[in-house]
Amino acid sequence: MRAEEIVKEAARKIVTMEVRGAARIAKFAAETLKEFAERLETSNPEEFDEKMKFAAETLLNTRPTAVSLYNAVNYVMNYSGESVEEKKLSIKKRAEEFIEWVKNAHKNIGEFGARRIKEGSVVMTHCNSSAALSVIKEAYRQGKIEMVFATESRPRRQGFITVRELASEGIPVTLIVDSAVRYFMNDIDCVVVGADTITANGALINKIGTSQIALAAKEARVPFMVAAETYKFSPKTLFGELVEIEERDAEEVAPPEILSLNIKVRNPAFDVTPREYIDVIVTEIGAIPPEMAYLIIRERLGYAFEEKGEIRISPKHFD
Ligand code: RUB
Repeated sequence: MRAEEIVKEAARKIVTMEVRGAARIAKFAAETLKEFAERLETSNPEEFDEKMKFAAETLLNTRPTAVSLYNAVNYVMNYSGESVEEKKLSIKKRAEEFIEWVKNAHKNIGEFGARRIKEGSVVMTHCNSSAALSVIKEAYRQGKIEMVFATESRPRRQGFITVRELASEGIPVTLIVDSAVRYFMNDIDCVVVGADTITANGALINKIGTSQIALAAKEARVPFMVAAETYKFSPKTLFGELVEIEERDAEEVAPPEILSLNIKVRNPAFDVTPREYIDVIVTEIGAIPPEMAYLIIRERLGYAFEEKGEIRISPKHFD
């Protein structure tokens, strides 16, 4: 495949959700930029930079909400070098660093998160989050989980992916429709969800319906845990930018005979859970209160204003 085709095909996979979930999208974007750079044939450094910018923008324009995509692209695009060869080497190194970051984060998140789950727990999760599932799987491995309640997660039903994954590992799982969350909340010991973005003020952006689960959990005094790698924290929000909530096609919500009626359909893919509803955010560097989001963005991710006023980040540690 030619370089341009690789990036267009990658963008198509993200838009159609063949590749989905904030962590997978981020890793895939880093892999795509690495492959794109390797295949670029020009020896002109300026032309090379232009093409890299095109690839970065194409990927960024796929799905707007998960900041992991932005952080991945920005991390790789912070490459250095004078010649095309040097630039290619730098991109390869940075992409591989980011991919390692994604791969390694889940182990710590699983261990830190599992410590907060009590023996004999019934936990609830929403959508399909690889970070949340790493906590649940580790807690199960330690013999602490009795049952996992997984929501269907309409309209795309990512809950089916979750129940398949848990069942394939022999973990007891109960599938429920999204509207049954409050009905079962009194049976739940802990809610564990993932994140698409954590804002500077500690709010969580995750699959639509997450905030309703948080509301029901708070009412029932059930702890609400967010499993989020530090690349899910948004440097952009530090400078006041609001997170754009992706609104997807009406076809995901209703069949043609309903859509042909004279009605409007709304299909936001994510919602915002204020920090007051979150007990803890479990990251790969520790379990933190949501109020510490600002520090994660500043100390862990690092940021700097460029002359143009653009924010570029350069994460500092990869242990
Ligand atoms: C997926 C979703 C997940 C987060 C976290 O939404 O909201 O909870 O992305 O997942 P979609 P992970 O299916 O629309 O991409 O922990 O795997 O990054």
